[in-house]
Amino acid sequence: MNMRDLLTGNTGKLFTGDMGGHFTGSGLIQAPAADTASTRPPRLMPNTRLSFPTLDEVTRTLHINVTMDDEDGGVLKFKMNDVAWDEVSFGQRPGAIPYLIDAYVNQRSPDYDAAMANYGWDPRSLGFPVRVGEVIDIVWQQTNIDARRSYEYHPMHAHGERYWDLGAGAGEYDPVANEQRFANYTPTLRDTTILYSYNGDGHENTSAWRAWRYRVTEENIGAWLMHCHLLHHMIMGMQTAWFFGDATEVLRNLPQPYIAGYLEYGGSAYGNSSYDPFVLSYFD
Ligand SMILES: [Cu+2]
Repeated sequence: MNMRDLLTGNTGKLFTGDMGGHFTGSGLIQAPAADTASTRPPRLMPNTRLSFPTLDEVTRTLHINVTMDDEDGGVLKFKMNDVAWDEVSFGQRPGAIPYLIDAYVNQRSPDYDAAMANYGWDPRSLGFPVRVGEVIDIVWQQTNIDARRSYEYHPMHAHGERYWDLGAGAGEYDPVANEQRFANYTPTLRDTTILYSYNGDGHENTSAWRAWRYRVTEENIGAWLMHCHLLHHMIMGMQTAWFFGDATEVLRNLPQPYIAGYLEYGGSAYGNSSYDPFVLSYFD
């Protein structure tokens, strides 16, 4: 096994064969029965975002193709709809600035119209914007037909908000057929589910999908990463940066002066050798 194989997880049966060959189910877990809700502590926020939207409420379906490619210089990168996102290459772009700092300092967030014309992401910021009010299905998909052999298993992880896991399968995602599984069944909220590969078991030449559903409201706006949780895939670019809502809505949720100290290093949120960090205590 060479270094490239180690970095890409190309370890043969150990990774792709085992997962594909033995996995036959949908990977779905059912939400707990409604009567367990009464034992939970009261919520601090309204939970309109946490009622499962059915397919007829979905306003946008975004397919994200996972591929592998050589960047200039022969560096192997994972790409999601043709964009590789990692901290180093993101930070080296001219004018690059973290998403929330950009929102507070420049009142700017990923451009929605530009993203709609570019496979879901904004070319300036590399961010995937979603508007408040959208119900979005995100379909991660990969194929083993790709000569670059991106076909592996990926534990896909989301920050900020859990999603309804719509399941996984070989071939193409069929929203209507898949939705029939939810007639008497509510998917549970997850933050990590696996995009499988399906080598073997009669799936020698196929594609694979994993689908998630989000309802974006005032309650989950922000900048969130969604990425493969294998570290070697992350540093190869298998990450996506999302912006739920826009800069105006982010500032309205967390206005000044509460965030002032976060906008520069050495500010009051961090403290320094001459003063303690500024702390707001809610539970004293
Ligand atoms: Cu991965």
